[in-house]
This record gives sequence, C-alpha cells and structure tokens, in this order.
Amino acid sequence: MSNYHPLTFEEAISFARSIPGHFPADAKLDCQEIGDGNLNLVFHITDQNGGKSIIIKQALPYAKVVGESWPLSLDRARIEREALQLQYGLCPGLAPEVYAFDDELAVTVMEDLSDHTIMRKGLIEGAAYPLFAGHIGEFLARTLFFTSDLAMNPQHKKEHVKKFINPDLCKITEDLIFEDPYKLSDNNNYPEYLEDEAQALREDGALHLEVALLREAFLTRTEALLHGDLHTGSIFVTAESTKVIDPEFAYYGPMGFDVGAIIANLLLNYASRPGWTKDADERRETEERLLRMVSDVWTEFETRFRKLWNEEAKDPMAGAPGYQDLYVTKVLRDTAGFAGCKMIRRIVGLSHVADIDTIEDQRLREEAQCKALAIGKQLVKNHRGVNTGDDILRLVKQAVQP
Ligand code: SR1
Ligand code: MG
Repeated sequence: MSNYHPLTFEEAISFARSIPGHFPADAKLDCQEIGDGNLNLVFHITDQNGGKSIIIKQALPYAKVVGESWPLSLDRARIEREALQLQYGLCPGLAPEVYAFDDELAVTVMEDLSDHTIMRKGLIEGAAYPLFAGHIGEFLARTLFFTSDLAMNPQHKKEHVKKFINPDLCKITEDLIFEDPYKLSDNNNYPEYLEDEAQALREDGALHLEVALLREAFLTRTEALLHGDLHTGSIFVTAESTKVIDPEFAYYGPMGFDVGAIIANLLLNYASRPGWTKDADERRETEERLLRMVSDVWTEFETRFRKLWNEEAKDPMAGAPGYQDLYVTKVLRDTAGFAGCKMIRRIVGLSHVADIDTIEDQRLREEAQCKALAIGKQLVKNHRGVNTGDDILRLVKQAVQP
C-alpha cells in the first residue's frame, strides 16, 4: 500500500533532516508552506542557526486550484523530478539542483532560489533583464536539441518518450489551451464585459482551423522533451541569473510550444503596460524593450540551435541540403501559433496572469485584455505564413494598430 500522504510541517522538517550532508544535527529548522501555484505544496525549510535553506515540493493528488474533483496522477512528481535533473545536466546554471526525492511521497527536494525573483513579478514592476534572452535561448536550444532525434539515438529517444508520457498534465493543456476558449465551458473564466470577445472566439471558423492544426501538433509530434509550461511564473531571475523551475508538464511534443510560451508571456506583459506605467515615455521605452526581448529570445534560440545542429547532430540525414532551414522555419511557425493560443487562454480560460488581472483600473484592464486577445488571434491566424522572427513583431504591431 502506498505511503503517500500530504506532509505536515513536522514531517517536512524530519524529511529535510534525513537528507545526508545538508543540515547539521543541531540545525533549528523552520518550515513555511509558500506554494502559490495551481497544483502543489511547496515547503520552504530554513536553518535558523546557519541560514541554509532548501525547497521541498510535494504533488497533491488533485489540482489545488480546482479541488479534489479534478484528480491528477502523482507520477507527475517523478516526471518533474526527472525533467529537472535532465535540464540541470544539460544547463547547470539555468535550472535548480535536485538534492533528494521520494517518488512514493511525490516529493522533490531542491535548491532554494529565494534570492531570485519570479520573473512575472519583476516584469510587472517594470524590471529589465538584459541577459534573459541569451539565458533562455541557451536553455531552449540545449534542452530541445539534445532530447530530440537530431541528437539522440532514435531507440533511446523512444525510451524517453515512454518515460515522459504525462497524460493528466497534457489533458490540462489540451482542455485549457486548445479547447475551452473556443466553446462554452464551465472552466472558462472572464468578466461579463468580455462576453462579445468570448463569443467571437467561439464563432470564428478560420481561427478554429488554425487552433485545430496546432492542437494536432501538440497531440502527435514527439520532437523533443518540453518543459511544457514555460511561462514567466516558472522562471526565477536576477539581473545576472535565470533559473527555470516547475517542469511538471514535461512531455515529448513540438519544440515551438516551449519557445511560444516565453514569447506569449512577454507579450502578455507588453499588453499590460498601460496598466502599470503611467509616464508615457517610460511606458513606450518598456514596451519597446519587451518587443526587443521577444525578437531576441527567438534569435538567441535560433543561433544556438543552428550551432548545435552544425556541431553536434547525430541524425544521419542532418546534413541534407535545406533540412535545417525547413526544420527551423517549422519551429518558428509553431512558436508564433502556440504563443497566440497561450495568450488567448490567459484572457478567457481558467487560469489567468497577474500582469493583466491585477491591473486595478477596469478600463485599463479591459484594454489590456482586448489587446492580448487581438495579438493572440493575429498570431494564431497567421502563424503558417511566418518566415522570420521579425514577422512575429510585424503581426504584433498590426494587431495593436489603432
Ligand atoms: C489546473 S492548472 C492551470 C494552469 O496552471 C499551470 O501553470 C498551467 O499553465 C495550467 O494550464
Ligand atoms: Mg507550474
């Protein structure tokens, strides 16, 4: 019989004490539950004597944000832990280190990053992260390239696909991103004043076709091991450092889904700026910086991905003339389309973003919501015509033109 149960604070402290080599025998351990996400418990354990600290993350057998009526497999803790270990192995400076785990308790013990800030919070406050595009470009290029058939033996890669089958968490994405926003659903969540916008999403056949194609890619294309939920709430930052956390949605899927997640969340923040920065010049500067970041994320990713391809590819057909260009264009088009889907779901779907929802002034909040929907639709509808990173910016600018 399984020993699983949600840990009490005392049990979390005992667990921390049992990890070899971490805390001295006389450590005075304090425990706080700091989980503000949708799905898990997160215990922050600190030694009041020495100041050393760790994080213990424990999966609950249901979605915390909804309740016990939405059961979720505990195996996602094992998937998240194995993905974290793999990402840390490929990009040691860009992911937290795993110190210990217990799959039966669905527990992972990892590096405490509380000297960093959650990127979404930093962006809302108007912070600039000049090294971010390079860091995330590196994370995306290495994790996606080295887990793909371009770099792995295809048999070994299939073992990975099997190990990272993640049906419950994929179902959340399938429902919340690719289905609910386009129909009447109890999961949807938007204010009365957006009813016309929501109805337009439900009635737009051309939009549905593009979403259907992107959904098909999400369901069927096992290109690489994705993080699977790479929004700015899954990234810790300082001016010098970037750490990607929370890969519990990890599974084998299309590379553009991860790149698109980053771009969508930068664009959601871009759409929110009038709600946060009152001074017009400062606002314009912040908006331009965010658009440059969108373009830089793509360029930094593409440059590194092509370099890895040229220097490290194992695929015997990798050198076929034109193959690399076609592959990169496919990832770019997916990036644009998935970014659009992710923007739309954060406005009318179950789970929103603080960048927009916490704007106090209702008029500015509504403007931000409508701007995000306009950009999202423009990206989804035109993603198959995108050929360069600049095309993404062109579509964004077309969508926000007065
Ligand atoms: C029920 S979980 C809702 C959302 O939170 C996660 O961060 C994912 O984005 C998911 O879609
Ligand atoms: Mg998460």
